[in-house]
Amino acid sequence: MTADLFDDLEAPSPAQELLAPGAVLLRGFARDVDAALLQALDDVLAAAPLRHLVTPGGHTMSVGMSNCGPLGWVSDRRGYRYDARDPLTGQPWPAMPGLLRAFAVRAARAAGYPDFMPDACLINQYLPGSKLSLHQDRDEQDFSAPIVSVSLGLPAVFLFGSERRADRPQRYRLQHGDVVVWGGAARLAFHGVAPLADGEHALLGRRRINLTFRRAGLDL
Ligand code: MD3
Ligand code: FE
Repeated sequence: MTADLFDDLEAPSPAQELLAPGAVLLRGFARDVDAALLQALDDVLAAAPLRHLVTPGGHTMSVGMSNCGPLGWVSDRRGYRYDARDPLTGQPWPAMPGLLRAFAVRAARAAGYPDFMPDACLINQYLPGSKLSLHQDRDEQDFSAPIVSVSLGLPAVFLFGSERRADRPQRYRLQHGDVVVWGGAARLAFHGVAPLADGEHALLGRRRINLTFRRAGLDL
């Protein structure tokens, strides 16, 4: 008798857009908390500054990166991996601010993932010209968990392909406050970000910040 009620509660709201099976766009979901998210981020970046990681192939990434939470994504000549410590300081990554964690959990729930428990938040900073080549996110232990991504600042053209690198990716413009939850069939899709176009954002100036909340390990 309550089935219909629950069906309504679980039904996609008009604010949800299915980009592809498993990829849910929550347009503007972060807009009303943007300043709070950025303030929490300031504390994290004071303890673990953005840096340009080197790929196993020896290229320096154009995106500046840092992390918070129990695990952080790192790259060096030895490979890509998650590590509990910041290689720059030898210290554990800064804790994931409760506000960030709660926001990611709320976004995952809105997209149909009620059990999301992030243990890593990767912080990417793009300046004009920064890009991220087509890749898969496969350094996590549990592909059944989605990845929640939050776009802040300048808009970016996001490339979204399939599980086959050769497939021509679709392009989406992600704007300030957009949140995408990548799970299910989309979880292992190739994706990337086209070189950031110059511009000026009221809150962030000439840059774009992307946060990705992940379940990287099996147990905390
Ligand atoms: C689709 N970051 O950090 S977020 C990354 O805008 C990354 O900084 C991009 O790709 C950025 O690894 C894109 C969107 C995203 C994140 C993870 C995905 C899309 C994804 C995993 C699977 C499929
Ligand atoms: Fe990625």
